[in-house]
Parts: sequence; structure tokens; C-alpha cells
Amino acid sequence: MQSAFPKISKIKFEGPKSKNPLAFKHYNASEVVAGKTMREHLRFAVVYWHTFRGTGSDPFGSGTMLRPWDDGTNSVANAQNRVRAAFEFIEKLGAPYYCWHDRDVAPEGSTLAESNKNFDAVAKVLKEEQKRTGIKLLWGTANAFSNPRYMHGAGTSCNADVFAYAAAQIKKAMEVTHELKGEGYTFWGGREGYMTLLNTDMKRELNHLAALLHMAVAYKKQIGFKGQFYIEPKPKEPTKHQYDSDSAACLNFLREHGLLPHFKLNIETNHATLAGHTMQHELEVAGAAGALGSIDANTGDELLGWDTDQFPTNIYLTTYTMLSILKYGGIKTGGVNFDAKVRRESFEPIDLFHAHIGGMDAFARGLKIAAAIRKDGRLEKFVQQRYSSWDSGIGAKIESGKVGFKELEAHILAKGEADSNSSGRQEFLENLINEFI
Ligand code: XLS
Ligand code: NI
Ligand code: NI
Repeated sequence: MQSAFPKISKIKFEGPKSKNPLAFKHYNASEVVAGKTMREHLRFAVVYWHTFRGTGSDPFGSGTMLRPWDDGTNSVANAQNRVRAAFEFIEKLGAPYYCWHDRDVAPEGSTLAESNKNFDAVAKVLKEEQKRTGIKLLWGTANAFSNPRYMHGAGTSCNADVFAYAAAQIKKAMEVTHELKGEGYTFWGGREGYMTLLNTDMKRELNHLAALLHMAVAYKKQIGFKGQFYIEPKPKEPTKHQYDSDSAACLNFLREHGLLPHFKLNIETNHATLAGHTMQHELEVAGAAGALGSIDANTGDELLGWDTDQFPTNIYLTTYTMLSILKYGGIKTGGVNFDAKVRRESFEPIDLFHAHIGGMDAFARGLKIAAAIRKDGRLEKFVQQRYSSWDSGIGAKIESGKVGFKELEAHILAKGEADSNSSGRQEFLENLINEFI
């Protein structure tokens, strides 16, 4: 196959003074920050769906993307060719990982058997390219939402046959993930929610979703797949309400159904926005529960209000994201996965490089800034100090469960009034963050 990006060579780190749009200004893979290389901290992943299957179509117009390596057909041969183009891109970019949905990499057939056969034929090439380049699969997932059969959902469909189909499709996607040594497997509930409660038995649907995930856990054991399972919160779109609406809802669902030990969360920035939260909020909710697994790094446009999946370039966003990630011990099995797409107007192949380089540099800066804030220690010390009344005396007794209402009443009766409060110093802290940006 001819080169898909003949005019572009391996993207290099040239430092902050470089004016070369095809060079990293901040992402220096081998540079050590807070005890680990940037490569180890950030574990960047390229998504197959937006980057290699995105056409640029929107509800008002057809595709715009120029992708010379793609013959536009739905053939297996074209899908295999596309794999080579994808790996050339990822290799030149220098991202260590990629992610896919089953139906992004291989065309769906007219039966499940045919789809599985197509998938195997393309997976063979994925395996060859992984071997050739050393690029690894961060996670795989099944697209159980695009085909019309999934109109009512997959695991939460009112149609039991559709549930069975989804299970079969997920089974195969897990097998291929395992075969390609994927480090994880993600569940995003594409249409697991409702459009109207008038036709919905919510309790039954949620029980079915839990049953599907329990089957996945059991099958994972059976095939010896050791990768991490993730569930990806999103509040709406395409449905009016998705059951996995945010980190807290996912954690509650997993806990209620005895699934929490088997899952971590894959948190996406634009989904946090749609849920009316910040990314930092979602990361903190997951982190506090020991369930921070991976991130889908993108950003939305707050004036548009849908999942626009833009590349992240906002340094405050990446700084706050990395502050929370470092606080909870860094990314372990997951990665910084660019679930993001170039704009419809950015239709040339080179735009894919600009987009990813910008996202990687923004995260490298966020990492460096967050590490510097942590090293400085003032922020952490402030928070410690703010809670110091819990370190001894009555606070320590409450935390260790040694006292109840009666003892607390006696404590306050003896003092007459609570000790005075101190300022939250929000403005001081915001200024402190700006010192580092
Ligand atoms: C859609 C989701 C999806 C998942 C993978 O909004 O972000 O792309 O990441 O199914
Ligand atoms: Ni996502
Ligand atoms: Ni999304």
C-alpha cells in the first residue's frame, strides 16, 4: 500500500519556541515529570471511529472529509487498507495506544456469522500492524447502538432477541479485544435509556442491563481476559435520558447490582458538560470511590449543547483534569483517549495531525502544571489545614466512630458555641492556580 500521509514524517518534540505546526511544543514522551515519563503518565490513545470513520456529515449535510486511502466502499479489503493508514498515522504521531468499536474496524455483514468473519479478517491485519509498530490496544468496545435493531436499546431493549444479539456481539468484541491483547474493554450504553417513560419499565430495563454486565464478567473469566472493564457515563444523546448518566449514577448502579469490583469508569469531558458537571467533578466522584479508570479526552462547546467531541486545547481544563488524576495516583490501566473529531470544515488529512498534536500538547502542559502545583504544596496544605479540626479532639472521635449524638451534645453544651470558621479563600486559591498557568 502507498503511504497515506506521504508528506508527513514522524512528529518530533521541538520545544515551546518551535513554530512548526507539525511538532510537539510540550509533549516530550521521554521527559520525566513527577517520577514518570510523560508517555507513562498520559498513555495517549487515538480513536478509530472519529479519526478513521468520521465522514464529517451532520444533520444538515453529507460528509466532507478527504481520505485518499479510503475507496469509500464497505468492503473488507478497504477496511484492511484503512488499518494500514491508521497505523501509519498513529505511528507518525507517536501515540502508544488506540481504541475501536467492532463496527468501526470491520464492516457489518448481513448475519452475525458474516459480521464475525469480517471482523476476524480485519483483526488479523490489526494484529500484524500492532506487531509491526508496537502500538497497543487500550480498549475495545461493541457498537450496540447504530444498527436499527438497537432502536430501543441493547441491554435495555424491550425485545429479548435484541438483548441476545447484543450479548453475542459483545462476546465477539471481547474475544477480539483479548486476541489483540487489549488492556481494557469499555461499555458505553449507546441507547441504554429511554425516550419516554410512558412506554418504559425502568426497573426491568435496569435489571436486564445488570444481567448483561454480569454475563460479561462471567465470560471474561471463562476466556481468561485480564483487561479492565470500564463503563462510560453520559446523560443523554441519543436518548432523552441515559441510565449511565454521570459518575455518581454509574457507581450507584454498579454497587446496587454487585458489579462495582469489576468495573472502573471511563470519564469523558463532553459527557460531564452534558450532565451539568465539570470534568473535575466527575473525576473526583470516581476517584473518591476508587473507580477512576480512564478518560475520553475531548471538550464540548458550551453554546452548542450537544456532544461536539472537540479536541481539548484549554489549559485550565487539562490542568484540573491532571490535578485530579495525579491526586488519585495517576492513570493505571487506562489512558488519555482522544474521543474527539476534527470539525467538518477541517477536511484535509493534515488536520488530523494538527488536532492530535494540539490535544497532546495541551495535556502535556496540564500535566506539567499540575505536577508543579503539587510540588509547590500550598494548595494541598491549604486543604489539609481546612480540615484540621478533624485530626484531633472531637473531630477525630467522630471520624473513628467513638461518639454519638449524646456525646456531641455534651461537647457543645460544655463549649457554649462552636469554634469559629475560617475563610474558604476561593479567590486566593484561584490566583494561586494562575501563578502556574
Ligand atoms: C459517545 C461515546 C462513545 C464511547 C465509545 O458519545 O463517547 O464514543 O466512547 O462507545
Ligand atoms: Ni467516549
Ligand atoms: Ni461522547
